[in-house]
Formats: sequence, structure tokens, C-alpha cells
Amino acid sequence: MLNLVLFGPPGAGKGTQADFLIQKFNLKHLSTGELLREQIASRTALGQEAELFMDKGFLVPDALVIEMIRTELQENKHENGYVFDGFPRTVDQAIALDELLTNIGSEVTAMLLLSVEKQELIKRLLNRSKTSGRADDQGPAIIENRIQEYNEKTRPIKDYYTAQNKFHRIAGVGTVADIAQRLIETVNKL
Ligand code: B4P
Repeated sequence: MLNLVLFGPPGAGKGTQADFLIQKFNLKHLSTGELLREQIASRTALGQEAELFMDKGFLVPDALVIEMIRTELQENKHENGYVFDGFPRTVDQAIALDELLTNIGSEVTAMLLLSVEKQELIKRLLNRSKTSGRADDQGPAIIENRIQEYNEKTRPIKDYYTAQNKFHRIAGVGTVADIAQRLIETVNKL
């Protein structure tokens, strides 16, 4: 199995690039952001709890997202592999993902960091806010919370995967097609 963790701050282009990777390598896309937004739209108990955190730009509690991924892996057992987009976002989530994949006789192949400067992230998210309808794109204060959450809780995962020799940094600026090409070249060398 080819299991890729697509990693980066909010607005780095994870969702955008995941589409290229799933097509090129025939993988299943698992985006915790998308799954959570589906739960919110369906007004489930999980969605209602998650919404309280997401709307303010804070991470949803680990237990909720880990359970969601556990269910997705159980329901999609016969895939070539996965692109994990926006998961893991804490070291505890990274440990849980290793356990979940070990249980199905697999492991994370690589973690791919899309590297983008803060000013560019803010520009992209404010631009998206004009059309996305997403509460967490609305206004610099919420976007600032999301970037701060990333720096405090998510960025340390880099060390977790570096220790396993699975960390790869990819420049996340330029055209969408150029960035996709960089990612594909990196994966082809794995
Ligand atoms: P996500 O849905 O993952 O939101 P995100 O970090 O903003 O990523 P997204 O995929 O939407 O955006 P992208 O980088 O593609 O999470 C939302 C919230 O859900 C989190 O804040 C958190 O509350 C919660 N959550 C999700 N997963 C969680 C977890 N595991 N644990 C706890 N909580 C969790 O950026 C896209 C923008 O940039 C687009 O507008 C795109 O058009 C633009 N763009 C992309 N590439 C570009 C390029 N090369 N040039 C210019 N613009 C580009």
C-alpha cells in the first residue's frame, strides 16, 4: 500500500494537491476537514460538537477525528492506499494513525510537507472566503487562530516523521501544476 500524509499549514494547498495524487496513484482521499464538514451539514452529534471548535479556527478534539478515520479505514479496506489530508494534526493523532495502519498490516509511506510563507497563506484563505462559505475562512482573526494552532500543535509532527525517515519538504508556491509535479516526482522516488 502507498500511504501518503499530505501536510502543511491552512491554505498550503493540501486539498488542491490531494486531487492530483489520488488520480495519479489511484489512492483513496481521506480529508478530515471534508469529513467534518459533511458531519456538520448532516447535523450529527459529532458535527455539532466539531463545529464549536472549527468555526473559531481551533482543532477538533483528537478522539473525534481518530474515531472518524478508524471508521473510514474499516469501510474502505480494499484500497491501493490513502492520501491523508489534514490528518494527523497532532502527535497523538500520528501515533493513532500508526496503530490503525499496523492493524491492517500497513504503515505510512511518507509525509509530504507543502511549505508556504504565512503572508501567502493569509492571502489565499481570504481570497477563498469570498466563495467558500466556510466560517473558518471569514476574517483575519480566525485565520490567525488556525495558523497558531498549526504552529503549536501540528508542526511538531514533522519531528515524529523525521525520526522515522519519512519526512519530505516540497515548495508549495508556484502554479498548482508545478507543485503537483514536484509531489509526483518525490513520490516516484520513494
Ligand atoms: P481543513 O479542511 O483541512 O482546512 P485547511 O487546513 O484550510 O486545508 P484545505 O485543504 O481546506 O485548504 P488548502 O490547504 O488546500 O480543516 C478545517 C478545520 O477542520 C481545521 O481548522 C480544524 O478545525 C478541523 N480539522 C480538520 N482536520 C482535523 C484534525 N485532524 N484534527 C483536528 N481538527 C481538524 O488551501 C486551499 C486554498 O489555497 C484554496 O483556496 C486554493 O485555491 C488555494 N491554493 C492552493 N494552491 C495554490 C497555489 N499554488 N497558488 C495559489 N493558491 C492556491
